[in-house]
Amino acid sequence: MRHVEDGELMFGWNGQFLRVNLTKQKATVEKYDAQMARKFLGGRGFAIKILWDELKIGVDPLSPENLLVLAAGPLTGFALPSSGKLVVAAKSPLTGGYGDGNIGTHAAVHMRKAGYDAVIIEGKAEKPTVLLIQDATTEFLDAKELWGLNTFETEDKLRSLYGPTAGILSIGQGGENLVKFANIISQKGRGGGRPGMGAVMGSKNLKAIVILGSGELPAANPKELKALGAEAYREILTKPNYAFWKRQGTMMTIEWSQENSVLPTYNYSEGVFEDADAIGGFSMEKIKFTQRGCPNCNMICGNTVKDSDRKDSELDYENVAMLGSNIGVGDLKKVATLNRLADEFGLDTISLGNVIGFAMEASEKGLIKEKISWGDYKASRTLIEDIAYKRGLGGMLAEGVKFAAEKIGENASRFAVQVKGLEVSAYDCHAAPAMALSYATSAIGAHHKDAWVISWEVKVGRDRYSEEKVDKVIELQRIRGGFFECATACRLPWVELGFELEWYPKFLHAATGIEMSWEELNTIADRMYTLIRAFWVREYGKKWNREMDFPPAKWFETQLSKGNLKGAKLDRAKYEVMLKTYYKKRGWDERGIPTKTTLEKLGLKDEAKQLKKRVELWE
Ligand code: PTT
Ligand code: SF4
Repeated sequence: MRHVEDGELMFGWNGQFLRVNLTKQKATVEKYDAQMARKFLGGRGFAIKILWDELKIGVDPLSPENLLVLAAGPLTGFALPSSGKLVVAAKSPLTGGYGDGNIGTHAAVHMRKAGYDAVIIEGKAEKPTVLLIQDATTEFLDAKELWGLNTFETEDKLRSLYGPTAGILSIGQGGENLVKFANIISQKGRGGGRPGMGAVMGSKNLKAIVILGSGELPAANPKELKALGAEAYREILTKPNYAFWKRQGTMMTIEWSQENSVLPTYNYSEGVFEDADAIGGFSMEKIKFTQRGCPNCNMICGNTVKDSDRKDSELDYENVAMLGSNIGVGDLKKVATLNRLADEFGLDTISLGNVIGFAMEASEKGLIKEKISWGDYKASRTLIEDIAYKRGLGGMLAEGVKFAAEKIGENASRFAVQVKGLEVSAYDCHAAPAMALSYATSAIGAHHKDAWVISWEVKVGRDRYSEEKVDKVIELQRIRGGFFECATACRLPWVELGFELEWYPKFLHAATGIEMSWEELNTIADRMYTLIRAFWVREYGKKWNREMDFPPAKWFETQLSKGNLKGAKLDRAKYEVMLKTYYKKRGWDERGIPTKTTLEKLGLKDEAKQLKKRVELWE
């Protein structure tokens, strides 16, 4: 229970942030008011509000002036299903816009129990540092001996000092060397912050963050919360898909994607892969030896196998599709090794598989001098190391696929599969216009987190470019990119097992004492989403244009040559119509810029003024 500025008692939220200045080696506790909690809920909502308010326009993402924000929501850390997740956010060095990721980690629970809903990290440490937060105490420890180690080695050393359940977030050589898609790793198999959050950590000389919290979380109705939590965990166990989920987790999606011609193959040239079975969920089951997961979860899904080096590797759909079919590697143990290397170096597997696939296509077309052919496991392995250490071709790819394509020139941008600079994740969209719209309008660039509309789209029909599809994209952006990212609860109980959304307002009531309807939660989501859009526009200035809301050229210009959707490609004119409808429904103008009326309606009056000033400058 915490007092807030206006004297109201706040439950569910701690009502305070920890601000850490690495330059000054100083930490201060800041109270925030109930309005902030009610307007932005937590997680991604807090992150964008903080970044909007505090970042100077045009700040270099790898400079001390950028902020790294760790933010949780009012459900995080309570004994509620899958409530052990954390948003990590910053201005992205890969895209130049808003960037974030969601990571399952003990650090989420510890941060909340230490009394903070967010940690805001600013400045740059003079030398490699570990930030240690133990309840009310913050220390800056020398990380000289950890610098240069991979994330597994780093975590082992820190665990030996702080125990098996300490919250630990670390970067590998990728983050240290400022690879633009370096991410943050926890628990040797959880990775978050695709658009370079690991590089932002590295730029601050921050090797790791250790959090130990031991306080009680302030629930409004502790008895109700305990009973609800117990009932909800029981409910999850009764779901028909539970047993199969425990066997395969997200790996079941390989078969599904293959069946529906959306499995990214040969740098998104095809939607089917000849060796899909060999890298699919059933093959994984044969070599899986244990399962790992995030805190507070009773449907853990981190399928762990021994890779081709006999090392542990935790497999998920995106990792396997991107480092398997997308680069033509059809041996699951080898894919597992590439995945393990990505985790060790702290490189986002999606962008990694994307840039390797791009290099293979560039090599095939004779646009680069290096020879790297489809399915070449050895060369891919070497290339991953070269990316982490920025050597040769790896150095160029470490800047992301958009940069690499521009550097190569010729027509390389036509097969660089990205949106706003973020590499597309693992769904091919030659025949999926709604999913293409989802990628194109996602909050961080091409990521499936905001609206995984593809599973619905394959049921309703692939070839339509209808208003209904636009509505569905927005509906999912509200629930997934909005609610789940602000509450920072895992969305998979709902997505995969059908755990009903009605549970969440009940959880919120027990935790915060406030009745929040889905209508209110959707408004919070719209507010947050629109502010993220305003942030992109503010950063890009006159370089902002609606082409940034278009899916990759490849899906318009080349056809699938295999599978039951052979011949399919996207239609540009029809996509244009969908995008226009999308803007209209969002209350954004024909350039995709939120209007003053929309911002004001969402309670963002000051933000509307600032954005207007910025837009007037280039009009
Ligand atoms: C997410 C993206 C995904 S989405 C995957 S696998 W997936 C990749 N995982 C990586 C990894 O692992 N190592 C690595 N070096 N890079 C990786 N990059 C990729 O990152 C993950 C699960 C999964 S598994 C998914 S779908 C769901 N994502 C959620 C989300 O985004 N929000 C939310 N509220 N709940 C979610 N639940 C599920 O969490 P990013 P995790 Mg992730 C090893 O990071 O940047 O958000 O991109 O966090 O703890 O590993 O759990 O088939
Ligand atoms: Fe983590 Fe999987 Fe559980 Fe979600 S379902 S909280 S990703 S272990």
